[in-house]
Amino acid sequence: MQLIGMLDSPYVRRVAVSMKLMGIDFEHQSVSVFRDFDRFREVNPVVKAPTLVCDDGTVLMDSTLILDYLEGLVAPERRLMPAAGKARQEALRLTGLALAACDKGVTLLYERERRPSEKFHEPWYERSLGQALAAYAALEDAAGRAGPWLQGEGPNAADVVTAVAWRFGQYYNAELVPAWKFPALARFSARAEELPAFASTPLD
Ligand SMILES: N[C@@H](CCC(=O)N[C@@H](CS)C(=O)NCC(=O)O)C(=O)O
Repeated sequence: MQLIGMLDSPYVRRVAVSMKLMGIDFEHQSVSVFRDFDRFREVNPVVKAPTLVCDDGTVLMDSTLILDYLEGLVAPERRLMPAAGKARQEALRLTGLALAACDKGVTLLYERERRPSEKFHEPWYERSLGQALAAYAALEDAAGRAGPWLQGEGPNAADVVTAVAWRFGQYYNAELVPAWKFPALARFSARAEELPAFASTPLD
């Protein structure tokens, strides 16, 4: 399998770290949706990262859908997403918060770096920042109760996406999302980044 996309995308990094934790072999190709648009388009005409080229050549996109497919390939004990019940509900809640933090962080970044400065729209930027901060605040609350991981003794799907969301936010939007306001999340993230699956998948 081939995973296409840059690791500074939280969605690509989420999939890469998850695949390592699940023990799924893959080849990673660092292709940029911006700098390598034409090359990316040859694999996926929609040019979305992450893109997964499956062993049979099928092309999947969207981190959540890719992970849904991958979870079905491994034995139940290797899966990262709780199968059912309260644990699954909580994993989905946390995942939604972390993905919202990522989505809003990407919006902030694109507003700053992709939009011509004369078209910058301050109210939209502030709205997006408020939404990102609300998502991180809810994750801070969850991280404050972690023991040591968000849902127990081993890292799961919610841990991966939360840690990836925090690292991405600190890399691109640290001044807007100050670490001192989210101490539990910062501690949680540092612990996650020490895991081999994270450390061998650096954002930068
Ligand atoms: N919901 C998607 C978001 C993916 C996404 O927006 N990826 C960005 C890179 S961080 C991208 O492909 N940007 C290029 C574009 O949308 O044109 C996921 O979870 O994979």
